[in-house]
Amino acid sequence: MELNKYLDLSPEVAQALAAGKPVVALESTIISHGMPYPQNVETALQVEEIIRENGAVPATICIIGGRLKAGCTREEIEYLGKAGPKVTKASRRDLAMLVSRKMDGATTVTTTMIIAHMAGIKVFATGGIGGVHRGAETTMDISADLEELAHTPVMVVCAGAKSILDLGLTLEYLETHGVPVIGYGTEELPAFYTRKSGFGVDYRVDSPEELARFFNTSLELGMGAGILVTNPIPEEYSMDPNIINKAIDEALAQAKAQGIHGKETTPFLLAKVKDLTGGDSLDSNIQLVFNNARLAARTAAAMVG
Ligand code: PSU
Ligand code: MN
Repeated sequence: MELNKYLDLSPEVAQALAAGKPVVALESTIISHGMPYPQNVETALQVEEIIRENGAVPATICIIGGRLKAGCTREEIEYLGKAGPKVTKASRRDLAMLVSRKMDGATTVTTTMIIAHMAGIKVFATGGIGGVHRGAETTMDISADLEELAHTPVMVVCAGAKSILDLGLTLEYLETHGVPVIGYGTEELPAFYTRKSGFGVDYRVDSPEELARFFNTSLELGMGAGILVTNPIPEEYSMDPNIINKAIDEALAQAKAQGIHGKETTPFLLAKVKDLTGGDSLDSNIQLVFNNARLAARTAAAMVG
């Protein structure tokens, strides 16, 4: 296959793809903007291990010196983790500029999907996705992640969406744009830190094999869209909804008071929620990413098996 001239595959990822072995993409904004150092680097490296233990090859995706990387080195992960928000949070609108200026970028769900698709990677594991923000009816703050799911055929495994977002509007948007929302072992959309949100998913699926069959069918039909798999946080790590919702309300109030907007909003809210819960939410966040990595690796394996 002819690769895009701006794309570099790591040797391990190149070999796996050439041999038809399962590969799972991972994003890098979660490293630079989603978690503090050093937990971000430790988590990213552990997630790669979990993917391997579950039968797939990890491909952490980022942009270094204008090169799109599918498969980051340990040094690149450490660099992104230490640099944190100093690295550009790269969404679709930023991609060509970062490449043409030979800059670095941490890839969001959107750009990770774009680069994964360029590389031929079909499954992507992360923590949470962006969505329709609360108050979007006036701010129009809707994450590019939703649009990407509508147009790029990559399966995204997440733990649902945080209630920093308007979950009802996020589901409406996905429905309009033809993105199926799957609950893994559940009929209810998980809300990231908690297993329940009060909103239903489109379909419940109970095994990696069934997920693999479903997404392979979507690809064979030429649907051209992604699918969103929502995997509830394991019970033992889920948070008390009262505690987490109070922290989210407080974070939203602070964001409003400080006039935070645009691409800063999501990282600001994530960091505030973490501070307000004394780090409990960070532990939950890490565990749900591990849980999603396991499911994504098993599903990627089932897709090629
Ligand atoms: N939600 C999380 N953790 C994250 C993100 C979202 O729980 O790290 C990151 C992801 O990279 C996602 C991005 O793609 O934030 C969405 O940003 P925005 O809302 O600006 O589109
Ligand atoms: Mn936004």
